[in-house]
Amino acid sequence: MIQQDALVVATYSRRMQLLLPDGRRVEARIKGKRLKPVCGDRVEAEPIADEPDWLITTIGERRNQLTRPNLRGKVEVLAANIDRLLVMAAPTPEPDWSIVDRYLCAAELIGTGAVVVFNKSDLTAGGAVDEVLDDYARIGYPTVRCSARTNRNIDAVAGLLRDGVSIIVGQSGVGKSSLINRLREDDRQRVAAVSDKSGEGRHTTVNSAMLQLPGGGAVIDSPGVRDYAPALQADEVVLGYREIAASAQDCRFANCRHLREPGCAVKAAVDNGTISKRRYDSYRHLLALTTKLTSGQY
Ligand SMILES: Nc1nc2c(ncn2[C@@H]2O[C@H](COP(=O)(O)OP(=O)(O)OP(=O)(O)O)[C@@H](O)[C@H]2O)c(=O)[nH]1
Ligand SMILES: [Mg+2]
Ligand SMILES: [Zn+2]
Repeated sequence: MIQQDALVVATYSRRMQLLLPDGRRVEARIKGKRLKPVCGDRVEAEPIADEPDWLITTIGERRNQLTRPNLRGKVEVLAANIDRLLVMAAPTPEPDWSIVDRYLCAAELIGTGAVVVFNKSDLTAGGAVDEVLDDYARIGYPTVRCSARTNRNIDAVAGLLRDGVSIIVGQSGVGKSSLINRLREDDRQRVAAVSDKSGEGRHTTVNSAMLQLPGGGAVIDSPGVRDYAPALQADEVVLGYREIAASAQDCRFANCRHLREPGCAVKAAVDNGTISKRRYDSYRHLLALTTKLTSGQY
């Protein structure tokens, strides 16, 4: 039996599409119930006699993995071995910036790069968008406004994704699949209209798929979310907010949580405007949520 190192490029529940070293794409099943490969996994696979399917026998060690708690509260792995998160927001559905913050937090904790893309720039956005995007740019996240509809700044987005594997994440209906279509100039990812009255898109991208971009790099589409929280411990939250983590070096107490402690450099930075008040509130909120969720464990 010939074992091959293959890359998982699409998942449909327990079936996968693999990219073989010779460039062939094959369908595969998974050996046993324990293995749970995801998009971006390096796997060992072998052909099955007299069948078109291949069989995945081993998953290679993961460099990183992006997770989220699923509807049943279990941690679900969205993708593995990624180099960058592209976090997307748009004028519709109404941006929930705390979701953007939490994805950025996840990127910091798994050690990948992150960029913020504000799509649907052809539509008028509500008041605070400029300020919020400026805040992200100021703390070092590349930030682009684009439109998958008019093609505005699609080249700039392609430039940010040129190397490595990126995953596009964000609220349902912001235009993740539309952007990928634009980047690839085709219609392979099904796109559905924002249909319900709340303006939230329906969940149309059920499984994840990795697609090669013409200008270089690969991108993984992911199903949109209504909410997102990274799976983490309370003491990790601060590491997810890079400007807060940097400022925390100067707090009087090493275990400062930047809430009410004296000599807190973070609060001083918020007061003098160096750290965005919105980001600080987002940090406090995620800290409170995480503390509540994990307190049962101790
Ligand atoms: N006006 C405008 N509409 C856009 C733009 N990009 C996408 N849309 C529309 O927004 C809706 C949702 O787009 P999708 O690409 O399906 O959004 P998604 O983020 O992939 O959604 P999920 O797969 O549910 O997470 C569709 O009706 C698109 O036509 C844009 O740049 N401008
Ligand atoms: Mg989609
Ligand atoms: Zn502090």
